[in-house]
Amino acid sequence: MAAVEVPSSREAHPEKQGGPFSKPDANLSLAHFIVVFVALVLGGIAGALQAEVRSGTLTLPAGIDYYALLTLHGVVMALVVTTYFIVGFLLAFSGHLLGGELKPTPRLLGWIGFIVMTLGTAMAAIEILLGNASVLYTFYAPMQASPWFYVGVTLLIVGSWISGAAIFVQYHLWRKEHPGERSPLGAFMAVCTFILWDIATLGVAIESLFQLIPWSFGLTKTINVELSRTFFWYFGHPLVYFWLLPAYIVWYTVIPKIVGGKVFSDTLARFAFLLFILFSVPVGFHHQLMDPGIQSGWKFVQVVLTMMVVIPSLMTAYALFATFIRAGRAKGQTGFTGWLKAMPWGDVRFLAPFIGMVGFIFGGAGGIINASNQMNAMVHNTLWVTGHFHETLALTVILTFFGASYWLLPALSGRKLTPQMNKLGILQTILWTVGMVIMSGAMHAVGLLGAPRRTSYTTYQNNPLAQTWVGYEQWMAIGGIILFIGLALMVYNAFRMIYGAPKGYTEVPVADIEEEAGTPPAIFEKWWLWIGITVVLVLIAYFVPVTQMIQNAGPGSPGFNTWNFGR
Ligand code: HAS
Repeated sequence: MAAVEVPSSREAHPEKQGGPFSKPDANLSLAHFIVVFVALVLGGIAGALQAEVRSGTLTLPAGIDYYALLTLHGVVMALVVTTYFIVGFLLAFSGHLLGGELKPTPRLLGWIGFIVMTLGTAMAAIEILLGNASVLYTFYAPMQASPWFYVGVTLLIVGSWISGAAIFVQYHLWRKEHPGERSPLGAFMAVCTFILWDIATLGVAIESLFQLIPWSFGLTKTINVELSRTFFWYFGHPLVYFWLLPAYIVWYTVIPKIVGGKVFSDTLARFAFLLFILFSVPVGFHHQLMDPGIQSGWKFVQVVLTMMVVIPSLMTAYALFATFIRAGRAKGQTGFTGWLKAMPWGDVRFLAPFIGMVGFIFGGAGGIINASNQMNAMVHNTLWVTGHFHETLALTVILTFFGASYWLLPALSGRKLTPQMNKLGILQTILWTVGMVIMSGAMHAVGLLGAPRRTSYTTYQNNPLAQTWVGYEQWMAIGGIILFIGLALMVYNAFRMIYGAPKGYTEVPVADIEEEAGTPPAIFEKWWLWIGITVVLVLIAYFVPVTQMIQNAGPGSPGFNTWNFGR
């Protein structure tokens, strides 16, 4: 088996002081990561508490509401931790790949984005903690939160647009200085990620600005619920690819280097990312298959497009297998599984993302089940769906982000990952995996028995069916405790890597491309073409049904504060 590859020393890079990033770039990204790890503590405490409450093993003290905790957990984990990690990572990575560091304008935009995002996050968090916004992370109308919650979420998104603009400007300036050259793969992927994000967030921006904010301020009395859900899911599904693509960036560009291999095919990788831009947006109806008011023909169109968005993930699986097998062969391993012996299992930078990949085989299969109309009828609004997203987001994406932190944070802070910290990282990865497999497995199983999601503990007046759920819910609670320990260890490791680890040079592990891989066609970087095709697909999938929702709108709904009923 290959030994742990300890990142290269400062002596090997005498030209660099501290780390591979310039001090201003490192400070910008580290500001994002400090928010990530502080938010993880908050979201983790809320998550652990709700797992215990849901299983009936804990009753919250008076004044702490289960649904406020659930909202805090969802908003922090799904919207705050992810967005800050992605922005912090991709700003540093793009600067590094495109010229070595961020130019002044992108760096300034990065700071403005950070400030706007943080203002929005603070506003939303305060409203949730005050009990004024227990509307969960999907903030479905007609549940109505304080207007400042919606303003806060909107600012978080606007801030991320500004940070995305920083990456576009850096890329644009690099292209001007390198006419006719293909951009580095990782930078190309970062640009794709933010194009996807900008197109997707238009949906939630429209929902917030034209529906939720005026309605919650009392400027409009009612809201068109179906329309608001449609705008939300126009954004809500590509949101999951905004989380996934940075994990894929790590899988495609970093993991080959760590396993001693190369990127299998630059062209395939770029094409997969372009397919995500095309197909990840016009699919939101697969979250609304059980919603009334949308003709089944339109649902069918979007389910077909959903199956199309599976293709780039299958391409990714193929490319990763090829990378691993070729890296194994280069180290003398043969046969179908020989490569497994050549992988650096003792290196947390590999182990954590690799477990994320294996988890995604199951999580992805679950997604295909969800997207199948008849099976969706069985799993929709059950804990199965909660199991699905813990497997895809928390096991696949977040574990990959954790694995990337073990090289990224020391590289940013000008420190080194010591062998002891690597071992702690392995332990943390195992705890996270075991906790997530137990919790998410129990959620999948109890969901198939009909247990609903988004509810606190109840026996439904000792209904015999609800009794069959209790054992699974207790496993969920056990998984939740293990996860919390894994999370606490990750936060400890993160702050050690930022402030406590020995000083030294840590490289950014970016793989070379296989020599025989062809050059990607120039058309891949004609962005307006891909954006144009995406707009056409979006119009095909959404124009008629959205027009019908507006033309045939009912009287609309006033706002409801469901979580304060009876108080
Ligand atoms: Fe999903 C609901 C369909 C992917 C997250 N999803 C959700 C929700 C979230 C979420 C958060 O169609 C809940 C939203 C809510 O609150 O209501 N999902 C899909 C489909 C995919 C998919 C078709 N989801 C994701 C990803 C997520 C995510 C990724 C987060 C990161 N999802 C749905 C549907 C619903 C849904 C319905 C609505 C359910 C309902 O009724 O409410 C696809 O993108 C999945 C394709 C993936 C694959 C796997 C490829 C495997 C790879 C790994 C290779 C491994 C290697 C290692 C090389 C086909 C790339 C091998 C080594 C060995 C040793 C074996």
